[in-house]
Amino acid sequence: MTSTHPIQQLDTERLRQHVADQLVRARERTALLTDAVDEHDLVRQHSRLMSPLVWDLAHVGSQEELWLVRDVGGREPVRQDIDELYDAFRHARADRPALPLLGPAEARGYVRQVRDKALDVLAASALSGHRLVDHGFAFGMIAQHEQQHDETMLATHQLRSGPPVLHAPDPPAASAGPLPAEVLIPGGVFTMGTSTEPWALDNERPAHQVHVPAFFLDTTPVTNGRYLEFIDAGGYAEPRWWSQEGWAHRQRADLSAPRFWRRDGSGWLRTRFGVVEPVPPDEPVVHVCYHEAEAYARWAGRRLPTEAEWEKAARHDPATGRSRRYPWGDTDPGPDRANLGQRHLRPAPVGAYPRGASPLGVHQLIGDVWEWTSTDFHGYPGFSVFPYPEYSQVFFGGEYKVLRGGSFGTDQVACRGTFRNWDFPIRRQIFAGFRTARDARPEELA
Ligand code: AVJ
Ligand code: FE
Repeated sequence: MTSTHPIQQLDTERLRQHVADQLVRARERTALLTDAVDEHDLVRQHSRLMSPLVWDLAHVGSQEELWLVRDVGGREPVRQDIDELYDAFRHARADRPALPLLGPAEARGYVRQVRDKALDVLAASALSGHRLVDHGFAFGMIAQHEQQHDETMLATHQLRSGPPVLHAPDPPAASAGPLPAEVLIPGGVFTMGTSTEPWALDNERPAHQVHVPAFFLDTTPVTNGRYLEFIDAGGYAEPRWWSQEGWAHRQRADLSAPRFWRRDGSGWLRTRFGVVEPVPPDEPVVHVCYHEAEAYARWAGRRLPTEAEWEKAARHDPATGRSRRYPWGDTDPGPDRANLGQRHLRPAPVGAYPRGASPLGVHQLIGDVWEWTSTDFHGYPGFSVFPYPEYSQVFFGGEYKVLRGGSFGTDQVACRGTFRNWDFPIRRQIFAGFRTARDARPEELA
């Protein structure tokens, strides 16, 4: 039952190096996303759903100052006067452009100053002795936080208009050969969540046993090609496929296709980071909201998986009965396992990552697109806030749906089999798609 995380095998000096590497990697991505545009672009509002990029930049520094410089390090504040400006709970995203924010040069100087101090704190920390720093947790939390904002900034880039400023090679082609449409996940108990993953956030804890009855899960996320069949079948015009809330939203928001798609004669085009291109049929659909995912599933005679079903498919190893960190085992993702980390600025075609498949043959659970589940975001049994309620606890309740698995925009430091994301069921600017499931019938279990 015990599993040793790679981090737990490092001595303190190596752990310190690993932590520093994660912070540096996050900062390189932040720099890439913020240096790609000019100053006007950094301060302007590209969408009311998003902050100006320059807010994300200084907010990343502000969180690092609060947790690493002041809390862990016990050092003097760098800029206590700006705490309030970068407190996400004080100002809604739509209102942030009007705040007296640090300008681009000031924000860059600020995050550099904070980082220098945080690295001093890291050099002086024993990385053990109390829970906040054990195994480098607080530093890992801050690296994850920055990478999460880097994914948010990537979504802002997708909403911005104008010629492309971000460039990346295409993901690998499909190589898995023909795949079955669905995979049977046998019924039984599995361990959900974790009590041992050193950098797991509070909402992933604690590990607990969950009984999941036998079900079938799509081998891959639903593709654009499949989703087009739903559109062509009049799926957006048929209230019977939608929940009441979903249909009301479809009407109000006048939904007729995934966000960033437009009809072009008999085909479809999409805009992706400033590039207009034909919609590729074999890629997972992305930029659909929960209601669209749910309507598609009902039209297909299926349903969305629950969060527990998703995690069991991603982590349960039928050979040992153990829950693992990833579908392929406990080793960190590499470029041959999953489309993560903004290496490619699009989902990969289905079948592109045979080495990332689970033992039962479910593909692309990690990376490509976040997957909507039918589960509301709640704390697990035995949940306790750590280290602050505004990360997870204030979002628990019926308003948010859980998403799993990470996208091409998610860094691996913020992606694992236990990682939980959440958003409002109407949101489409995130890199979200889905796969479908169905109950197993008794005669299918013989
Ligand atoms: C986990 C992606 C929902 O962006 O709202 C960033 C992550 N929390 N800063 C979000 C987060 C605080 C969070 N999500
Ligand atoms: Fe944040």
